[in-house]
Amino acid sequence: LDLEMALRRALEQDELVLYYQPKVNLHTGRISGAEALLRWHRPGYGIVYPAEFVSVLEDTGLIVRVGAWIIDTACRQIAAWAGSAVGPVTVAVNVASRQFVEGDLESEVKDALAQHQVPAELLELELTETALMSNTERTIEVLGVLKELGIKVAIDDFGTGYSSLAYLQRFPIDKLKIDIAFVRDITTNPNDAAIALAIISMAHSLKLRVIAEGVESRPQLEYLRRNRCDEIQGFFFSRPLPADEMGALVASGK
Ligand code: G
Ligand code: G
Ligand code: MN
Ligand code: NA
Repeated sequence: LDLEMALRRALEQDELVLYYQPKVNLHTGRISGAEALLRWHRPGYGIVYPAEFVSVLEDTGLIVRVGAWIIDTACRQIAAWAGSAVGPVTVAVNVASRQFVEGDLESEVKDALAQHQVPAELLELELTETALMSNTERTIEVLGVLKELGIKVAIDDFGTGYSSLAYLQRFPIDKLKIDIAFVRDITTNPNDAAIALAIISMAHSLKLRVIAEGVESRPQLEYLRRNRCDEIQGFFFSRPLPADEMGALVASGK
């Protein structure tokens, strides 16, 4: 309860901050965008990570308001970069299950794009299988609207949910994000490698792009590149960065 009160305050007092973790296109070797990741600059505590408070946001329903703030803030940042020497950066935003089911995601996205005059191609949403499967009629409706707007949708933590693969052909999605669980030991565990390769192959057969998260070493990166994974994200290239550091990295031409 204390944490809930503190989080309500955090939202009002602007203590929530987005960090940005670069994604790298393995075909070009260049930064292809960033994932926005929530941090809480809590007075007296330093930086607090989502593991310590996202479940409170979800259990209390606060995530619906915070989620709208995240989309608005990401669009504001996209506009700031686009209007500076940094240039256009595609930003992916995580959408929580409750935000997807109970919120008005379509309006939030439309309003944020219009407010900040951001082209839809620069915004991507990361949704989990759980969110997508909780109400499939609503999912088809929302994804249809997002697709019409030109927003790209990725399935986060792919391979760890409890869903049938049938939805991959029913839902208009653009990208699969291979969960870190299959990436961690990809160069040493043949089972993990087999699953990652199967995801890459299936994604490409379905004309979807595929990104691997949690890449921490060069051998992992090289393995994924050799096996035609399109993008990677992880500590090997960069940790999540404050917006100014992310902008500087892009501007440096990496
Ligand atoms: O950045 P970190 O690895 O600590 O994030 C931990 C978890 O919190 C991840 O599962 C991530 O998806 C989730 N998370 C981080 N930022 C956001 C956000 O902006 N919205 C939602 N819904 N979840 C987030
Ligand atoms: O669930 P989601 O994919 O949104 O979670 C992303 C989380 O993964 C973030 O909290 C981020 O800090 C974390 N992360 C990003 N890169 C790496 C990595 O290379 N290794 C590990 N262990 N975690 C990572
Ligand atoms: Mn994510
Ligand atoms: Na993930």
